[in-house]
Amino acid sequence: MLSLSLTGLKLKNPLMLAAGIMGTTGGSLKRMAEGGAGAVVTKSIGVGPKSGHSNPSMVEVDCGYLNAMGLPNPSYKNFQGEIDMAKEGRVPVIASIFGAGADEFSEIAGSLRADAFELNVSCPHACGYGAQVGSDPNLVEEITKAVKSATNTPVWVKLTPNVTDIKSIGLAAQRGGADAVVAINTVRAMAIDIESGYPILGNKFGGLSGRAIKPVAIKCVYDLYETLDIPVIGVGGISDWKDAVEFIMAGAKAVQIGSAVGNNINIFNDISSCMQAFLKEKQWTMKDIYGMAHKK
Ligand code: RRO
Repeated sequence: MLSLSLTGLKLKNPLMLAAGIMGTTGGSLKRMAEGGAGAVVTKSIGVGPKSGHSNPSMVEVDCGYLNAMGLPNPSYKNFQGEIDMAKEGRVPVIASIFGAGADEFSEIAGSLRADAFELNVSCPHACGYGAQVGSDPNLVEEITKAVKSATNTPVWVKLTPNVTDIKSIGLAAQRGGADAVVAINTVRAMAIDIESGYPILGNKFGGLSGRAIKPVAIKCVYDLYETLDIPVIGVGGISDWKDAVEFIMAGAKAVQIGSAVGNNINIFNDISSCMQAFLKEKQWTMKDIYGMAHKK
């Protein structure tokens, strides 16, 4: 009932583990697959090992989490074994990758084996990476084109909401040959400790995830669905099945769940059974609700 084909991949349901949570080891990715995820996305992986920003690198705020992890990762050269182990979960494994430019992105995509690549051009607090490249449509197009020629694997481009016009960046990814876009990465944000007067995060500012950003993400997905011909994958603040349905109605072909996994490790199974019950009660199919909010 919930199965779909997405950029050539077969998914048993449209609910994926988002990049950045439970995605650093093959064991945790496999655990998420066994908990009902239709696909899993790794933590973003770069060319060289990186220890990330100094602590505190993550803090809970009123309506979500603030993080500035700083792309900690072991390098793609030490990561194939984790992807291979994650594959034991028997769902597609998507490698999130980042680089400073087209050469680094294509080096990784040409070497790592995964079911798809998600290009991180959207981390809000990484100097020379992420949103610093992903805010420039020309760079996004160039990077996407380079990765497409380095691999036959589907290429998804994860977009930042921290731009004036996300549609122009989505169009750049599409021109570069992207098979899908993923919207959105975290929203640039900050918290200050009033006892000391200092910013809480080691990096001073970071990215907000969780419930607070859902309406921002819904609007981005809605706009991208109207603008692009390629599928949009929705992510940002999904906490329950109603949120997932809302994203699909906004125009997401599939969704990713990140922060909410921290509160409920079985969230994928929970959401898929509630979604099925909802569709049955309404006598709707997934096709009926896909982009429903756009129908006059
Ligand atoms: O590692 C991080 O600090 C991080 C990444 Br790569 C990202 O894409 N988004 C985010 O909020 N944090």
